[in-house]
Amino acid sequence: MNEAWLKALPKAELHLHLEGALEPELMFALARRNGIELPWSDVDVLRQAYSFNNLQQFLDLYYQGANVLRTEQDFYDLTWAYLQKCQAQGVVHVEPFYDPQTHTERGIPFEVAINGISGAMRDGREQLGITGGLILSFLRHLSEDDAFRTLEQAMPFRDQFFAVGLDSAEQGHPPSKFERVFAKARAEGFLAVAHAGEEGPPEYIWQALDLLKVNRIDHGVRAAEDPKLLDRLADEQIPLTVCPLSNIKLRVFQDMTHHNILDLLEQGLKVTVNSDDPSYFDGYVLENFVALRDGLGMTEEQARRLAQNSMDARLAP
Ligand code: ES4
Ligand code: ZN
Repeated sequence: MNEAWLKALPKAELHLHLEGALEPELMFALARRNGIELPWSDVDVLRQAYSFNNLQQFLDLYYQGANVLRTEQDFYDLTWAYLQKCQAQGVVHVEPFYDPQTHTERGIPFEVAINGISGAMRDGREQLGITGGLILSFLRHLSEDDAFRTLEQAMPFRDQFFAVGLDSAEQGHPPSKFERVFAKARAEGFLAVAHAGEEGPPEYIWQALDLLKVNRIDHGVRAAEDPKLLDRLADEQIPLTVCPLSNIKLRVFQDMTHHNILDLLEQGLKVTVNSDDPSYFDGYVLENFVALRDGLGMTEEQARRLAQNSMDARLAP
């Protein structure tokens, strides 16, 4: 199976942080445009800094990079560049996360980011034929009160989001911390997803299902440690948005030969392939499929099933 064959499979990307699609070249261009001094001398030096021992080390760099995003045009350019990449890779549907707090915390008004992102999503639909919708995601290292305020700020833009999500530092910030704000969001008609079982224990996946009542689990690879949980995920066909290259870069698995995505697939779980933060983790959806072929011996039949799972697991209207 060559890259052209993998590209031709219609695929949906269901786990993508928009700020994680900020390529070094665009980061430098936006820094220049906005008169911001970056701590790296050029894109090569920045790329060399993309070496992480865990999620927190990555997040520190990722929030620093997001600081170049200031204007509506910046958010448009970021989102548009990502959608063009999708088109080049046969990704026909996208459900990106957008974390307002990354920007409101540093004084960028809510509407600046959302207007730029929504404009690009609209153009992506009209000009590239890429469908999808946005997930309003809360930063779990911040308080639940902060998440409530973010949900409140989002209400004038209610129709721009089909779901709420939960991301950032997992350890020590269990889903239970956000039970009330997720209940409020669901009462407002939002669907729900949450990162769980990336670095955190299987217990966090149970909590995401039972307390947050999510429709999908982001990552979820540590479910493999809990046979009862595997049964539940398989029985209910709850999708897992797995991010293979991300898991290697953040050392969730030692290398691709140790990744469990194909084991989960063969155990009947609804797993999908996603890029998470493609500019930081060595590639977009297609590079993730190629890495599974080369590192895990993924067959054509498995690739077809993974791509079909991603289409089946879409939630955006
Ligand atoms: C993230 Cl890999 C990952 N995990 C949790 N939160 C995130 N935000 C951006 N990338
Ligand atoms: Zn993620």
